[in-house]
Amino acid sequence: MKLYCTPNSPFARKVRVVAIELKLDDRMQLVQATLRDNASPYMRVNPVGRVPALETDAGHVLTESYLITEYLDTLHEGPRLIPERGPERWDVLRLEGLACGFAQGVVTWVHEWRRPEAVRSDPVLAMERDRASRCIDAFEAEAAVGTLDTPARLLPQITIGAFLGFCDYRLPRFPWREGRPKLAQWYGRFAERPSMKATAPKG
Ligand SMILES: N[C@@H](CCC(=O)N[C@@H](CS)C(=O)NCC(=O)O)C(=O)O
Repeated sequence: MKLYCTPNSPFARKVRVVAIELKLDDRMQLVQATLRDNASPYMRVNPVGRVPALETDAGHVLTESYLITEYLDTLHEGPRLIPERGPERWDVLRLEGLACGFAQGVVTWVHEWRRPEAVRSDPVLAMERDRASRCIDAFEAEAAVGTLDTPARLLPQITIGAFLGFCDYRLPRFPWREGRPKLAQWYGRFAERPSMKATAPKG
């Protein structure tokens, strides 16, 4: 399999953490993609032009980090990250949906922040900050009742962990730990997992 990614993409990091946790990383070659260039050969691999994308051994190209995760979850014999049915499935997907919405929001926030000051929108920045804060409050409530400590919810934990790491990396002045002691403690432990350490953003 080939995983097209960029070095510090948090969506690609999520997939890389999943692959390590499922012991599939040895079967996955990382290929660096050039984004935002219409002439990039990657645009023929994934016309959407975003990473990650996974080329399977059968030659199919899967896009969207959640769908790639779903595919990887079919390739191993251990407990499923996404249960096939029953209340467990909807419990995982409930939290994963929230985590994915948080993820998309903080990436939008960073994109807006990086635009030239003359065109940057303060209302958009404020809206994304509020969105992220509401989600992080919800994660604090989950951490307080132990939801983030159960192995059955590893997938949303990975998504939350990858994107809290992204906040630290790209939004270092966003004090998300303030007033959220349980989440801060949980993240401190989660970030020590070998899969998280091996994929931490650099530079
Ligand atoms: N919904 C997508 C989002 C992927 C995404 O936004 N990736 C960013 C990098 S973190 C990207 O490729 N941005 C380039 C662009 O938007 O042109 C997923 O879950 O995979």
